[in-house]
Amino acid sequence: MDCSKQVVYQIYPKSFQDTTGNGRGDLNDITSHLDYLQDLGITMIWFNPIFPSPQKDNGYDVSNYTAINPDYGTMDDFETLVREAGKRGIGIMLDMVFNHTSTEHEWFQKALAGNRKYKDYYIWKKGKDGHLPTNWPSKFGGPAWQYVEKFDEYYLHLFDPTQADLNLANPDVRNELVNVLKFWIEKGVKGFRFDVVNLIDKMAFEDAPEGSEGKEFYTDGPKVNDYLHQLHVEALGNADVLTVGEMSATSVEKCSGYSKPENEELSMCFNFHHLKVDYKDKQKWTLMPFDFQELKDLFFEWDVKMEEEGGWNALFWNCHDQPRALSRFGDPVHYPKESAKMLASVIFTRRGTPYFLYGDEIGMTNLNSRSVADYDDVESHNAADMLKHEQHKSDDEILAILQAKSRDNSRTPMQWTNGTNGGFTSGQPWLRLNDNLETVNAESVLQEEDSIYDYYKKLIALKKTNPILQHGTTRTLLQTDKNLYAYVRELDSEEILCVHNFFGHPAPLSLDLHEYERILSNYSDFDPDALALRPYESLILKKKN
Ligand code: TEU
Repeated sequence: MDCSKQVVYQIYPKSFQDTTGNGRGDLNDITSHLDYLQDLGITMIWFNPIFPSPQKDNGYDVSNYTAINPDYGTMDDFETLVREAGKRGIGIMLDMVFNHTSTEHEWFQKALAGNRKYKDYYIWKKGKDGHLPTNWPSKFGGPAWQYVEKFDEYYLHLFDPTQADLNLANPDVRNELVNVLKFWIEKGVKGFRFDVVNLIDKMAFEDAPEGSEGKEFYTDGPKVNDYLHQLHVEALGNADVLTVGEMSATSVEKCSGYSKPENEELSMCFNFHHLKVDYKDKQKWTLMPFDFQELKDLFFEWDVKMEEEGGWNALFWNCHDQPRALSRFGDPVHYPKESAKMLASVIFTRRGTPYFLYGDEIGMTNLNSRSVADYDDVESHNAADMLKHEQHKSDDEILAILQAKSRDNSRTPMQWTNGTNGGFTSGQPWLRLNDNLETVNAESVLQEEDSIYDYYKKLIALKKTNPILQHGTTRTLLQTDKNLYAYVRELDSEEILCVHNFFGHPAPLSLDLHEYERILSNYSDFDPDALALRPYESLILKKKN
């Protein structure tokens, strides 16, 4: 599949639309909104996991890879969704959580019952001199090992204790996963997102040295490439599917390797480096304004190196694990439209495939929670405990940090109307909705003249049709400018110049714009004589012939 023409829209199924009244979204209700998505112009919908799951981590704890969670609907509903989306030129991308299963998965249950075949599907170790097998922390807090008395052994869980890591070194496990992919390809699925897929090779079980969390023992191991290649050869390569790997703490070199077509591994990779530029001392649960220079340096590095190496980037600000970008990098109070459009322009004009999250197209923002009890996410609750008991933060400080950093910020129900619960459900929504739904809702936004929604539509159409934005090389400009992020995309001596002001004040401009004409921008007028860009102004300009 040609990645350069794809635009992916992410739906958190639990939060899109509920008409059964149980407060959680349903597949049939997604089907009922396909015309909205077709109008927007997207080519693919990525669903967070829709498989049976005890929902300890909202579906990333899968208990059956080849069925539909009855809370969301039936297999028939899913097939209808695939068919109806296909009629509208939209493919369905599923989320494959192959690093771990829920401990309620049949495989783990058989392992616990003592079945040796299935025990070897997971990673078990003896304790070391009365200690845990290694000192690795889990990514959700606490140790990464869980003791099982019956075996006097521990199993590895890099995430929650209910998410046991699979042993991909076992060829039987890999065969199971190949079959899972084939099952969904048969059903007409057109894409796969692979959750934390660069963690599937556990290279060594050694204690992490001081200052490390042990990631070097299980991240980006050489067998990740082999396993991905196997999935490609045995399942993916024969189908016209788009694949994206979610890469934890990775490098540009590794990601170009994973995504180079000749390596036959993945179509593209997500990396998260640009979403750590507001981490104080590299710690997530802190508050700090984002470091603009670092953000630009990362974009420049990834865009240029991936191009040099022939790799391909998945471009995104938002996903279900990140706070809403508009609250984080924009200004939803003073410049909601300008900053939302500027941020969107960035992901649509760089080299790679743009992904955005349901609600971005109407300017949804972080949840304005009242207390820790408003959060559902396991990671947020663990973080709140850690901030209270280890860092002795006050309740107000903890709430402020969660308001900025919680993953639930991006998981709040879609705001369709200004009615009860934003038109999401008539029941009790599983997660609090944002108070701003009075004005920030699809029904109202679609009536606005210069809406964020319309701007997304224009960007999507542009990305799908403009060869320079699809294939052009990237030349970086104004590398150390304090306010502006700028680059030129070039193809066959044609040029598109992109300049974005990341701040709410005018930004002096030293570039001569007279040779350019406007393709798209987020203010109604374009003045090539302007000496500054206006707050959050974003220009996409074409060099005149
Ligand atoms: O995320 C992987 C991951 O590394 C993040 O969860 C990260 O640890 C977290 O956001 C830090 O704040 C994937 C999924 O996207 C996420 O939703 C799952 O919880 C996780 O894997 C486990 O499957």
